[in-house]
This record gives sequence, structure tokens and C-alpha cells, in this order.
Amino acid sequence: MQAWSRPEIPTLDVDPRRPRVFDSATQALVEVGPTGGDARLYVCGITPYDATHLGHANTYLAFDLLNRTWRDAGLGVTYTQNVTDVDDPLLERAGATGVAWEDLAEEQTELFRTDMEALRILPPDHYVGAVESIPLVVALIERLRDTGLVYQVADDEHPDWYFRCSAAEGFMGVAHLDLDAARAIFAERGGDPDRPGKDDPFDCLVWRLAREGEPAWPSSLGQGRPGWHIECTAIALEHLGPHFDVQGGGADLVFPHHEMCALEARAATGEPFAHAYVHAGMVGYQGEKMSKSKGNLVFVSKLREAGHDPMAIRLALLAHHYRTDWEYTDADLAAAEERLARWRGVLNEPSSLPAAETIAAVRDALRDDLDAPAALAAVDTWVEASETIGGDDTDAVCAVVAALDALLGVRL
Ligand code: 5CA
Ligand code: ZN
Repeated sequence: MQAWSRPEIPTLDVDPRRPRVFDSATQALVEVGPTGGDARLYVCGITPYDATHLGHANTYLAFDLLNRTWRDAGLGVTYTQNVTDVDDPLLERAGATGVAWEDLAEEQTELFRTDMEALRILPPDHYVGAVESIPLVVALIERLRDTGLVYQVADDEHPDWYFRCSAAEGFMGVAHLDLDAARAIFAERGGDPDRPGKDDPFDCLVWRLAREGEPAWPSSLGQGRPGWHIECTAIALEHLGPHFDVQGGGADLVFPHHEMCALEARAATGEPFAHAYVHAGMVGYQGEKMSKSKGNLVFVSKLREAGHDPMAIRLALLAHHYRTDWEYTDADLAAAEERLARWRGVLNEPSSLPAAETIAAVRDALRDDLDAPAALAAVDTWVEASETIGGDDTDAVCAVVAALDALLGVRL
């Protein structure tokens, strides 16, 4: 699939320090990225309906900061993102609205691309749909079947294929949940712990055999379509290889999604899936998590249509640390617009304040668990002081403007 176009990134001198981020699997801050060459990043992409709400944007922005920090450290970045362009919720929405599921997926993926581009989020190198990856998914399931970890459910009518999660090496190595809590979450997030005929409640669907009225593709497993977790496992292994640097997504993906991807990958390759599993907090609205199922959504495209500057939307999100859950209100955007105007006011004028300390503070903040609020505070301090004293050093201003663009993706 085609991604979106890449914004230009001003070149800064290299600061070789690698960032530390919070890894859900070890529950600790870990340094991520290689000491040279390319860092490898996988971020779970959208299921293309109700895109792009501020929760989505917040998550992709978090990993955009990681991407930019790695580049600032002089590393290359190989970034892969999927599009879940066939799955139950997409088919349900298409059915409910009378739109062909392919058309819905295409139209929403396009809207997402436009929003990402407007927000100056660096595109993935491999932007890959589930449908186009079906041969990879089938090959991976065949490989897992050879290990005995994949079986057909005891159901005469629909003997779908399942992966034995709790029997696989490393079960709960990412999510560390107790089994009662995990079972409830599994049921909430697309799992089917109570389906008769499964060997274990936590076994997850990898290949759903064809049903009347549903899309299906021929394969050695029978005519059918991929389950959710195996889609990301197959795409990441194909485009990044095992033991890549960071598997990312929102915190709602820790379990079951990232847990099960990690289990499937280890079972197939004998190696860890990722070095670190990094999760962005959930954005809420009107008292609840912003989610398609609740319909309490604020769309990036609607804000843009209403005339809000995408850089203000970006700043509104950056004002919250990527790991905190927070609730969006209009005041977030108003404050970001005020900040943007103030920054632009000063940064179009010469200043007598040197820039190096401020740029160093932004870099320190990003390396310390992508602390965007601390980075914004450092810029605020510089802007405030410049407002008071003015000056005549155009180079300092140019340096701050370039650093904001390269490191925070905010173009003034
Ligand atoms: N296609 C799958 C991942 S393979 C999926 O979860 N799609 S999604 O469209 O539901 O979500 C896309 C990304 O946005 C995921 O990383 C998800 O964790 C994140 N996300 C969804 N809702 C929110 C929210 N309210 N706040 C923050 N991130 C969110
Ligand atoms: Zn995923």
C-alpha cells in the first residue's frame, strides 16, 4: 500500500545518545535502538473506519517522536505499519451503513493518510494491508501448525484455526495479567474465551473459515480470512524480521493483541518478537475513552475543516506525556493555539538568547521517555525570555526553528 508523503526534516548535528522508553514487558525504562545502522519499528495501524480521531493521532504522534529521536541520534529507521483492512468491526460497520467494505477501508485509509500528512507525522517505509498480506499470514500459520501450536476448533460447521496461546513459551510475558482479568479483557477486545470446542479459553483465532456473506480467500487451511493478531505478527516478521526494536500501539493493545503477537512470533522463529513493547496512553472525551464503539470521537479532519492549524493540533497532543491517559477538551486546542501564536511571534524576530541550551533541553527531554511536555516547557522558557529582552541574533532563532521542526515536528 502507499503511505503518505514524507515531510522534510531539517538536518541538525548528530546527538548520538539513544532514547529510553517504558517497556510494558519488563515494566522498566529501557534504552532502545541499535548502536549503529537502522532501528526497526512496528506500530499497529488503524482499522479503517472512524479515522482519524485524536486518540489515533496521539498514538501515532508518540511513535513519531521516537522515530525523530532515533534519527537525531544518527540512526536510520525502518518503520512498518499495518492497516487492518479486513476484520469483524470493519465488516460490521460496512454492513450497517450499506457501504462495500473495500470502499469503506479505502476511503478511511485515504483520510488517515491526509491527516497524518497534515500533522507532519513521518510515514512508515512499509505500509501494509492485511488483505495484501494473506499469503504471508497463511505461510506463518502453516509454520505454526507444524509445531503443533495451531489446531482446528471442534466445530463441525466452522472448524476455524486457533493458536494455543497459553501453551506457548512466554505466556503473559508482555501483559502480566492475572488470568481472570485477562479473560474478561480478551472477551471485550475481540476474543472468544467461551467458544465451545476450543482447547483453552485463551487460544486465539488465526484463520476464520468462510461464512455466508463474508469475504474469504482460498488457502491450504480452507477458504477463509486472517485473524487479527496473526496479521501483525506476519507483517512485522516479513518487513522487519524477528527481535526488532520496538512494537508500539495504544495501551488498549497490550492484551490480547501484543501479548499474542509476541507468542506467535516466538513460537514460529524461536526468537523474541520485539526488544521493547511501548504503549501510548488513552485519550478520552466526555468522560470516557475515545472509541469507535462509544462514538465519542473528535476527528482530526473535522478540526482541520473548522480552520484549526494542524500544528496547533499537534501541540495540543504534545502537551500531554505519551504514557498518560487524558481527556480532551476544547481548552486543550485553545491553549495550543495560543502557544503556537506566541512562538511564531517571537521566532519571526531576532533574539539575543543563544539557542544551544534550549535545543539540548529538548533533546534531553525526548531521550528521557519521550517527555514532550518538558520539551515544550523548555521552548516556552526561551520564548518568554526572548519576548522580554529581544535582540539581534537571527542565527539563534533559525537554530530553534530547525530543532522544533526536526525533533518535535512543529513547523512554525
Ligand atoms: N488495527 C488495530 C491494530 S493492529 C487497531 O487497534 N486499530 S484501531 O483503529 O482501533 O486503533 C489504531 C491505533 O490507535 C491503535 O494503536 C490503538 O491502540 C490506538 N487508539 C485507539 N483509540 C485510542 C484512544 N482513545 N487513545 C489513544 N490511542 C488510541
Ligand atoms: Zn496490530
